[in-house]
Amino acid sequence: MAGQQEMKEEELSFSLRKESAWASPYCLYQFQNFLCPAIHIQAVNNSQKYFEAKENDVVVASFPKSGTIWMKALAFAIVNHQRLSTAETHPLLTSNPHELVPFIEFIYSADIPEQNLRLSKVAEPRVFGTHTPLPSLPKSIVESNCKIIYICRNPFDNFVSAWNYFNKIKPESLPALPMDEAFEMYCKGIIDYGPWWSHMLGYWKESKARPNKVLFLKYDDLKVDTHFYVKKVAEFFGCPFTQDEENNGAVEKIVKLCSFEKMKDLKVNKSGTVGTGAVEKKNFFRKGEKGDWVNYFSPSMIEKLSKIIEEKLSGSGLSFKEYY
Ligand code: PPS
Repeated sequence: MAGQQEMKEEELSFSLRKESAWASPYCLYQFQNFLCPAIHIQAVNNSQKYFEAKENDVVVASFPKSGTIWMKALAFAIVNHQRLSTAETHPLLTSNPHELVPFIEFIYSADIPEQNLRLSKVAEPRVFGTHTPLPSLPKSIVESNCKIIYICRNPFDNFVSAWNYFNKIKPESLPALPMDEAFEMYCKGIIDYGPWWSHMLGYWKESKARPNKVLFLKYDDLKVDTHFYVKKVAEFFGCPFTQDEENNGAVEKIVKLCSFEKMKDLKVNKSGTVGTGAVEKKNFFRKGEKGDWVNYFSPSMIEKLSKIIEEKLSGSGLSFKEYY
């Protein structure tokens, strides 16, 4: 697979390009053509060596702050729609989506044999998340028949969401990252798992080349007609809703269960932490809107980011023209 190579432990001794992360004590390293947070390099590398995809796995891939948690919730509810009711007992009511749908690269930061054993026991179909760019995914994900769903957010809202998030989760000892500095970094692609344009393009091109393998969705489209996309995703996963299920409101129940308002309000998402960085769960739910960027962008920022988008995505067919 392009860009992916076997790394020996000692080769992870960071002789590569290094950048500061956003309002964070860790650095980003140019690892296999993307900027990997130092705390994830070993785990990404381990996942490439040890993760074995199953044919019926589902992988939710995303650039950070693109609606990952929403798509994880939807994917989990959709693949399990024949098995789990959306009534009081649904796991999404008592677990955060990042707990139910773990990130592949984070799993392998812990003991490898133990993780392999744990993964082999997870109920099927298994659902995972990943922020890893397509060329650096474990080979078995790309080569097997498992499904990848990519959730993409327009770069304007993606930037605003990331800037708010990183300043919320930063250690108190670090100063806040001013928006103009964050914007300069974003425009250069300097951000966890960046550059964002190559991340998006990798999955975009694969979705065009292998439409049965990768489904590419935009956050904003999902927001406008969630019902339509829930059905589309179910068809893509090979578990479409029957007419009876639809008539009984099964699709609408999933839309509501995973809505921003519902998820933000759940006790399980209001307190406690999740993930390797022990991030407070409430920080994954801010506004959940499309177009919030208009409250942050100056005319010169709009001009600069629009130009970068056009230049980077030129000729690919992927466009965000409707946003500016
Ligand atoms: S992360 O850290 O990468 O997993 O973050 P991610 O989940 O990708 O992005 C967080 C943004 O998604 C919004 N969000 C939602 N939008 C719509 N519906 C639901 N259910 C939902 N849940 C979370 C969240 O508020 C972040 O966007 P902003 O614009 O900052 O509000």
